[in-house]
Amino acid sequence: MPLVRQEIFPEKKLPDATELLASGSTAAKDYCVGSNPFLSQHNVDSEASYKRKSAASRRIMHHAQVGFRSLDKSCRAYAEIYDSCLAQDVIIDRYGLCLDWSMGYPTNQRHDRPQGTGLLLADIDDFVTLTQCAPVAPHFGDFVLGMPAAFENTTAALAAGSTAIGNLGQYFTFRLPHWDDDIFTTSATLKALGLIATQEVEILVHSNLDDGFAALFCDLSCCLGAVLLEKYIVNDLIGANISHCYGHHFSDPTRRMAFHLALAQVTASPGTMIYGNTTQYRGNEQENYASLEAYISVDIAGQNLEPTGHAINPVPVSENIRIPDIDEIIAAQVFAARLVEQPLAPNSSLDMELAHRLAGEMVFGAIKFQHNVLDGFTRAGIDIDNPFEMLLALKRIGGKRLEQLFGPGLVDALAPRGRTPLIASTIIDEISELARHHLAQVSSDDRRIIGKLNLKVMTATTDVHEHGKLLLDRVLTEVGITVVDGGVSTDADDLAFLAKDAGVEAIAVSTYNGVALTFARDLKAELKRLDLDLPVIFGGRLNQIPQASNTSMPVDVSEDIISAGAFVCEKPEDAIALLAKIIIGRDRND
Ligand code: B12
Repeated sequence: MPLVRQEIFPEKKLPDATELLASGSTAAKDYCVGSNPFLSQHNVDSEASYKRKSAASRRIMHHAQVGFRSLDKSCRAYAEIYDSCLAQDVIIDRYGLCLDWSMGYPTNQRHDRPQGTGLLLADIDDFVTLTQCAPVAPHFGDFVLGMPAAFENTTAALAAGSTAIGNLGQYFTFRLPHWDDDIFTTSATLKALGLIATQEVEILVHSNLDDGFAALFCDLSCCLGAVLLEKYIVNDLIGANISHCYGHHFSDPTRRMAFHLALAQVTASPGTMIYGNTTQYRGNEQENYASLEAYISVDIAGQNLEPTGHAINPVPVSENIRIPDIDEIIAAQVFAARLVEQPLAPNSSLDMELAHRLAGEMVFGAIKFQHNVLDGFTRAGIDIDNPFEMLLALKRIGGKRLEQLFGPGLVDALAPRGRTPLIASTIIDEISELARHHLAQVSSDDRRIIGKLNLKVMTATTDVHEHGKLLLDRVLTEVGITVVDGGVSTDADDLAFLAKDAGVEAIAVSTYNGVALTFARDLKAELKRLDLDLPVIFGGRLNQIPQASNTSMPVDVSEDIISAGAFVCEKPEDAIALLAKIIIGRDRND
């Protein structure tokens, strides 16, 4: 169906974009970039100028992701990682400071909101205290822009001397629990962008594409097209300066390199960082070192060939288990630095000739995607000169539909988004491969039993992580279960209501953000309130930081989830075996 304005914006009137930008701009007299050891020791006014100098001298920069629950531990990490790496001749250039998702709510509403595994900062002083701990550029990349607290968090980040602030990618896809006011979020983001655009020094507006639509696009041209659209909104309409990050989902070396080359062609400002190919971290620590080497050697080669100012990001090998600890962060950085010093053997799966060709095709496809989107919006009556309308329309339409409607590939009813991708992204193939593997593990007995039961199961996620659910949906469907969609980033009360409404026989929840136990308890309580006695199965990362923890590290909560009356399964095949057992047992008792 073509787009219709009324469907995207049912509101009679939207807030005035010019007024929002102007109010941010006016605030610039009160909020500007503060000092910190990074800016003063390197004698630069912004990280962007530091990046340009480093890229010109062909020095590869290092990014480390930091953000423990407590300020004390994060301050210790800020100093210790820098000092310990320096002692081993490794310079850490920037820290990605990972705020907790509860920091995304306005300050006066943070109390009692569900907390994840990230950093909690009470006020501007806390932001400033953190960035004084070492001469490393502070990048407030998560839960600032794109959140209801965008404006207040931006003022604090600026005061702490941060000149790279994000994360516009999160605006498009992240939903905070129980927060549905996207008009408020868009207004706060525009006001923050107005403040940023008026700063006297250059601020990079960071956007992690993988936090945005790139995690779900099937065509890499659309990922690059998202770069063009964001650049159009931030640079052309608002007058600020966008800087992109990519990497989590770029597993194929040649396509990873092709994206780097294509991005370099369509952007001028320095990139923030290239994210680790974290979706390949599936094994133990030793196995994950192989994944680290595989992607970081492509990123090093890419920076040697085409220095874009992106820092490399050696992700610690405990990444797939929980947030990594300080010593694990240091180990990964030293490993990568030694690789930078090696004369790199050519990576056998990296085809440079093909990478250059794909980069050209990707740029072509991205321009077509951007053109299609702008043209389609105009036809629908969306004002493409208005940054408020552009942002909100993209967010409300969502990545999957944008790709369906405007992707540059040829229409093909059998392809995942109804189009043949110009350059296929790897994540959808990876999920299909995982599904094949897990299906092969389902016992023939379970298959036979489930096949006869005609079961209806609702699947949902508690947060943005959707791949576990996509995998589960695929495997459950293949064994004959009817899967009903309970949504992504769903609230417990909504999920219980949806389950009742759909008349399902069980609920399967995929959860990753360190909120597993709270969600399990809330969901069981909501089901009880609706007088519904359904089996609920949890899988994903079943951990949480205990209330009284002084380590800031999450612990496994599987046993507590079971005590709360839910089930825990590690793999889809375990859930199938469990469902067969529960339903057969129930039918016998009936
Ligand atoms: C991909 C990814 C993302 C993508 C998600 C894209 C998307 N749309 O899905 C992006 C980049 C957006 C992202 C964002 C974030 N992420 Co993330 N992400 C990951 C990553 C790399 C992979 C997770 C994944 O999807 N795996 C694919 C699935 C198929 O494989 P699997 O996880 O092994 O699942 C198996 C089982 O668990 C099972 N399973 C899964 N669900 C279920 C459900 C049931 C019922 C059953 C039976 C089985 C089952 O199926 C699989 C096969 O057995 C992990 C690290 C890692 N390597 O695991 C971090 C990770 C999960 N993320 C993490 C965090 C902290 C975040 C952020 C908060 C970061 C930030 N500051 O922005 C945000 C989330 C914000 C939000 N609002 O929710 C943490 C969680 C920490 C913790 N709990 O201790 C992790 C562990 C990384 C880390 N070490 O810090 N992330």
